[in-house]
Amino acid sequence: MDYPLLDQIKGPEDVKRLHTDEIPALCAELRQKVIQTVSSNGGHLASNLGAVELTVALHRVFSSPKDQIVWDVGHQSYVHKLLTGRMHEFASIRQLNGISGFPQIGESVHDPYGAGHSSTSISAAAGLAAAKRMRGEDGFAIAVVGDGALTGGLAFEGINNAGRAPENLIIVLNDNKMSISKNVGAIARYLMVIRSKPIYFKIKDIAEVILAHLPFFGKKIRTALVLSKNAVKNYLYHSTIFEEMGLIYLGPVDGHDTEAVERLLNRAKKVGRPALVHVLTVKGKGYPFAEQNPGAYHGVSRFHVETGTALVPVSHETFSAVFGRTLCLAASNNPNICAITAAMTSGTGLTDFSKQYKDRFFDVGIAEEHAVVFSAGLAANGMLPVFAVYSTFLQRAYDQIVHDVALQNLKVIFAIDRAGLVGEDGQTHQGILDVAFLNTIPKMTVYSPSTADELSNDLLAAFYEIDGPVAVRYPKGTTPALPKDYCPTYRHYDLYGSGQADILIVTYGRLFAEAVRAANRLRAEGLSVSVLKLNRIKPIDEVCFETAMFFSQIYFVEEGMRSGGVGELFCARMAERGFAGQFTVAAIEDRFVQHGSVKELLALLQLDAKGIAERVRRGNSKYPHRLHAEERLPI
Ligand SMILES: Cc1ncc(C[n+]2csc(CCOP(=O)(O)OP(=O)(O)O)c2C)c(N)n1
Repeated sequence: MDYPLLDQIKGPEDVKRLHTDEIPALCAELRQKVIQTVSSNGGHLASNLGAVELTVALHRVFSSPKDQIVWDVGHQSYVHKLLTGRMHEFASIRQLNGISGFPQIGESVHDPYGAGHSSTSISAAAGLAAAKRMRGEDGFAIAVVGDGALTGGLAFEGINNAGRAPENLIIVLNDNKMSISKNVGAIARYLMVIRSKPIYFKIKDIAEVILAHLPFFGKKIRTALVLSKNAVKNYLYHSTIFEEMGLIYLGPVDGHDTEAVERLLNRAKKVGRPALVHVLTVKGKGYPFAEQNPGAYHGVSRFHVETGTALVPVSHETFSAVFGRTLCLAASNNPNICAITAAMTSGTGLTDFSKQYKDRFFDVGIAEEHAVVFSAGLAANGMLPVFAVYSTFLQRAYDQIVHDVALQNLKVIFAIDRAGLVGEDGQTHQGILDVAFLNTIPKMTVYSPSTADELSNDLLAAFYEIDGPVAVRYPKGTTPALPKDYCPTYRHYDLYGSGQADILIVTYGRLFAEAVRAANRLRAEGLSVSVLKLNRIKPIDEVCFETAMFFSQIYFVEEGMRSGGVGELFCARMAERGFAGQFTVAAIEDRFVQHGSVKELLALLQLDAKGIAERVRRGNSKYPHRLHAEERLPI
């Protein structure tokens, strides 16, 4: 594929140098490059295609890195990466040791602020803008925020303070009417109203321009209007919620008309107050499959460009699908069961539920804190709410789980999807903290099933056997292959192998399959190894500790943070019981985990079958009862 214009772009200065007539061709090349790369690497497609002209306009009007662009969520920053000197690394996006699929401080001077989670850009840009002022530095801080991200509470906290930010703060609202699926809530409806009145805003805009150009009187009239309380003022000023909050509102403008966007951005630079520029875009623009079905092409795995179909179709039912199916079944027998999502209907497997039980389904927008407290309210009045959420996005609702749910012992069920490593989305998205933070919360019961059947079983136990809050956490993807001689009991734990062996590997969740493979390899080498699989990881059944006491060496393997994880806890409990053998915890040490496939990352962390077997061998070779220093946990 040829990219004659894009190949010349070494940085934002080269984008500025292009003649206006060349911009459509540059945009076409950018689209082509994004489609081609995402089709082979997977990634975020529709949002990037919708932001092509906007990104080009931003780089023509502003001067990065002096002007700092903050991408909300950051999933739509691919075009920005292509225009800021990362064209030649772009083929490595989201791959192990390649560039990230999100902006990352450290990856480029053109990424002044990192992201992955939603609704942070306005606060971050306000901070950057204020710091520039205090340090006497030139330049703007520009938050580019989607209408979906604007549904998050943090975005409002940002806007609430943005009106008194310095004039070098600009918010660009990239409004495509879509979150991942259709945007929801009052703000989405409000933006519809603004969009439906282009003539009104045109007249307002013309009046503003005339006033600004009238020498002396113009300014006076404008000030008088702003200060007055009459109807004319309401017509011309403070006519949008953004103006009421102290921002200058500019727009709406067609976000695919680069020249028009450039004009408006240039005005925003000159207004002398924090401004919000409202840009209307089409998610998936330029790739018909994505334009027609932007939700399905928001985040994609590898696909055929010609047909739009996935290159590797999913062979088995995913954990998310099993969750959704089980929930529908349970809801058919229990009218109290409700499902709540924070803008992740499809990702969490709730599409069927949302259609079958419309009145019991709540998409609350990207509002995880609200989702938890709303669920608590439902539970307090007798409903049985299930909040389906990705592990990583639940992090921001920690206080709500503590203060609103657990403390009041309310029965909210957390269906925690994407628990453990998620792979290519990288460090902002790995679900490696939930076990450690849930472990700190009294009254919380936590299940971590290893198979889809176990997930269904755990959900039913959560509905009918447990008092108080329950979390059921499960990984991305499908049930891993397990050996034929494994017979699940669907209890709180399973022992694979004999209770008389020397070595015990203890684990839970997805790693059970890896541990079993490791055990079988080691058995073939003459070691005597069994695997204890925990299903309920909080509280751990006392029988598990009793069982473990019979072994001389215990290896706890965990796909989550070591600090605060189950392994440390298990180890401490064994110490209290006087366990005199050797105990090793293998988990994620004090670090974040970069992007790469789950398989690669598990190997890197030595948590795959090979790595687990290797750890056991190390513990058994030269120094049979000594462990590698950094692996040993004193008990
Ligand atoms: C806290 C949080 N919850 C959920 C997500 C998952 N997510 C990623 S992008 C997105 C939709 C964002 O919509 P919008 O801001 O309008 O951007 P668009 O993709 O439409 O350009 C969601 C829900 C997230 N990144 N962060």
